[in-house]
Amino acid sequence: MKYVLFYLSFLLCAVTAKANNGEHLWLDCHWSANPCQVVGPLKASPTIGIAAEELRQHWTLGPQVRLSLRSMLQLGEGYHITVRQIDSSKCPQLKATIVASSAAGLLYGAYQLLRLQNTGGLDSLLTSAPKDHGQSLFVMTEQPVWKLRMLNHWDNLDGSVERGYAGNSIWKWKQILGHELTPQLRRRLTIYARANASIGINATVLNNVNASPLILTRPYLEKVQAIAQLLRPYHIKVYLSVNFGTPKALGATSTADPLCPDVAMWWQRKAKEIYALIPDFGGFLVKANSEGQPGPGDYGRSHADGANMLANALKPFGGSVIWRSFVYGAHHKGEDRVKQAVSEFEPMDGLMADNVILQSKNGPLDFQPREPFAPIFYRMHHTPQMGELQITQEYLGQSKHLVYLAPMWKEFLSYVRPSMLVGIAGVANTGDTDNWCGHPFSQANWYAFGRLAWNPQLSAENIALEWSRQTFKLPTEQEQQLCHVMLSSHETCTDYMMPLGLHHIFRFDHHYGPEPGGFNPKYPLEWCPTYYHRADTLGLGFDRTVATGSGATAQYPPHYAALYEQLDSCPERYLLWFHHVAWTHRMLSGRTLWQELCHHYNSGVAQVAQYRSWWHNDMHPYIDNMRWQQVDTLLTRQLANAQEWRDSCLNYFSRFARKPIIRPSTHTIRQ
Ligand code: GCW
Repeated sequence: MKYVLFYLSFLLCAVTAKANNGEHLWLDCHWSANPCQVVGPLKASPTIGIAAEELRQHWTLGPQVRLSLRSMLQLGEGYHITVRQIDSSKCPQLKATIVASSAAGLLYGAYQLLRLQNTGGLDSLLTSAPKDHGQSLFVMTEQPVWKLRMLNHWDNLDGSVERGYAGNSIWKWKQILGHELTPQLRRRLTIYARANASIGINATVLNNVNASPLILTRPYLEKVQAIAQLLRPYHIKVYLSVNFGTPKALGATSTADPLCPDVAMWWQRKAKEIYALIPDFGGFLVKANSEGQPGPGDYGRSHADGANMLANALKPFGGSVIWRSFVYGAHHKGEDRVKQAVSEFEPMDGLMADNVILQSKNGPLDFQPREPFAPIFYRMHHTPQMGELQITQEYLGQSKHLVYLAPMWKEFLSYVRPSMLVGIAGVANTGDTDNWCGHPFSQANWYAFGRLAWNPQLSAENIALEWSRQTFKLPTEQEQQLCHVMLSSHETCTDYMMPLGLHHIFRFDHHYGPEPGGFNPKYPLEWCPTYYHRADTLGLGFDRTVATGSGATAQYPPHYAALYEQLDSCPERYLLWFHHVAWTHRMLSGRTLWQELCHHYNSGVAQVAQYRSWWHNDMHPYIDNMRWQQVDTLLTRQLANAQEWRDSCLNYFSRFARKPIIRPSTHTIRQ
């Protein structure tokens, strides 16, 4: 009975595969005509049951897979895979063994084995000359680098999703509250769970960091319990975002002051209630004193006071508090916004309880198309930290533009070493739309996030290849072209939106289109594009040097501080982030800044035009009609948007540069 719904989802998957609306993501159905035999401790846990079922239905390269549980091996969530060639007389077949020391390890090993099969990773074994019977041919051992690999859903209880571009919340909060999930919801969430497990994601925060106090009321907690039960066999732990003012907002206390005993007691009782419903509950994610959210600062208390009070409530049950460093404008008004996280949190290093983790966005501002890494990762030596990446493309064309984010995340990971973090979170791009993510290529970002969270050493190239093989199954030439488009798409987007370190010149609020001249005295300065680009007749860019600017460069470790401080050594991709640069400044290319700016904008547009014509003219025969049509329409829109970005930014900046706009030539495509 336990697996009836699981089978049901496979069945539905089989029926709907032909239409290919993308619902099954990269786990498109590979059905084995003769289910293979899976041997091992299959009944030991539901998680192993799922691993076995996946293999039984989808492993097609041999008659048997063996699962083996050996706790002595201390593999954690990892696994050891061995694949041997058998039956050398006829066509070669493979026999696989997965050894792990936990049920989760077997589950992840099963998905890895299937990934190897589905991406051709075992093909050489099938085509190579038969070796001696039983000879071990393929061996791999893997363990995840981080123990927390988490999605953050910014889902609201009214069903909307903050910065969500793929429909409404997948959790259907408004649908019956309580223990039961509808069959349709179970079916969808099973696909979600399976997708996450297949890429190693082991935690999920169900609701928006701008959290409603209602999430901690009984009816919602019962629904959270039902979701947690569904996700548990897939080794996914549930967390909740909490509103720091909850006890006061719900009328249980007269204050939310973290040092008030009644408040602390309320949280302790709430933690007890939650753990009675969800014994493996992960903990709380908190956005406090940020963008209007309540926090300990409302009572003159520090972030450490607030975090520690919550940590104390969760501690007896093994839960953690994940506290966000995304705060600005509260205590350091007037200070360059990108400096404020360090100013606020560095003095608290070492003051937080050991079950508090500080979570910071990859860059010091806010998920811009390109940012230098956030220096806070180097400034907290006694506080566990997590990185926060944004999978939903709030500032990268949302679900309308084809932008593969792995190269951007790899750039971040080239500065921040994995050992500096205990985990990584990704702001999810999922919604209740059929294909989960809106743009068919946005699925690749969910996939890439999970793969990098498992192993940050993987290359953006390999991940693109894995994803495209599992998603489209193309001939080699088309596959290479598709991967080329994916891999160049982030640089392309940066080119047509904000090259050379420009940032935050988006239209107010929706963050989709350009508004370089945006300024409104009613808004905080830090929300206005003109605050960030500082264009004048002399030049362009935000001077963040110690010598003449805001001094943000000084927050970096000495090597980077020196690099970024000097105009000549600052990498050009971050130039206007750190420097106010003369329009006549000579760039590495020999062009002036103004010419270079025009070049990048033109190049970005030219690239999208190429993507579009390639897809339109060459790809139809290789892609199912539905997805081809979708992408074709979206690329047409992306091209129009890219042109709008270029025209509006260059028109605006030319007024300051007092130079004519250089129009596109045939040479503008980036090499
Ligand atoms: O980027 C900004 C977004 C807000 C978001 C905030 C945050 C959830 O525009 O919508 O709020 O960041 O990360 O808290």
